[in-house]
Amino acid sequence: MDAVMNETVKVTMNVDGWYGFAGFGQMGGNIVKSIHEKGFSNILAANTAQSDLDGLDIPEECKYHILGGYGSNKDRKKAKQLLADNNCENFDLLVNEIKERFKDCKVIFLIGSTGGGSGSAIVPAVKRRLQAETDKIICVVTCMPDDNASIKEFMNCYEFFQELESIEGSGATFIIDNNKNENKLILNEQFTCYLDAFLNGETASARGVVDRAEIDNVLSQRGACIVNKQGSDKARTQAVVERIRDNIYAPLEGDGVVANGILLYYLQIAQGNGGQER
Ligand SMILES: Nc1nc2c(ncn2[C@@H]2O[C@H](COP(=O)(O)OP(=O)(O)O)[C@@H](O)[C@H]2O)c(=O)[nH]1
Ligand SMILES: [Mg+2]
Repeated sequence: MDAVMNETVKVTMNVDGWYGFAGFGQMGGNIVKSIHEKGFSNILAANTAQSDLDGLDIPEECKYHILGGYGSNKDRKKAKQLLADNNCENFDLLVNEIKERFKDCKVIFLIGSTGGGSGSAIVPAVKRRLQAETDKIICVVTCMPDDNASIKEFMNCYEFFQELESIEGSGATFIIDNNKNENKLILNEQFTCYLDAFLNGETASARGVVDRAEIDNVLSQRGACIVNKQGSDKARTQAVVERIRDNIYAPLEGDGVVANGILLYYLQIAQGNGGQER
């Protein structure tokens, strides 16, 4: 494996310009901050709550306050109503901002929790619009409530997936399971680390690893997607198979909401640096 890695040459394509990240609500903002720290500059954090945006350590020009909002207090309907106000003026402004800001990107990631109000309400709505109005690949990054969450959060989660599944078209969905760590920021860090490695994984080598078209092909598939990262010394078949079950993502079987009709894509990014273990 090392021999393969040694003959690997990084392709110097501008990976950053290819991808845009729009986070909604608190979880969305946090993930966007984390991905920004990895060197991705096409970011936007939108929120109904100005106070959430104020606390977010990203450039001011990447913050977007949804007009008239004071936070949604886990109330999806309230966030939906805000978008619908004035003949959907707020919604149109938000969608136009995203289209304009990411006009040169090939892939847009829409990020927000399932259990909250703002992100949960806005992510599916924006996905539907962008899918209809652009030819970009629209991916979703979200999280499942942990077992201590309120009934309200689980109801939001259910509605979120119902809405998401009703949207025609393609685009991968990454579903972080908040039960996997009490510290949500650590989960964010793990996820953005894996995603960064995956998006930067294009390499040119005698035997080839993955190219940009293959990466985008994975991102364009409909269904749940997981990305992990593992040291090349550990990337044996057995370890790879184990990580399909044991990772930071929502389980892909049993009675969970996410178990219905999804495709599983497992990408093992073998890195020479020992990788990132959780
Ligand atoms: N993984 C992860 N989960 C988060 C984060 N922030 C909030 N959550 C979870 O998201 C849910 C609350 O949603 P939140 O994003 O605060 O709501 P919103 O601001 O109204 O969209 C709860 O289940 C939280 O545990 C985060 O940064 N990472
Ligand atoms: Mg919150």
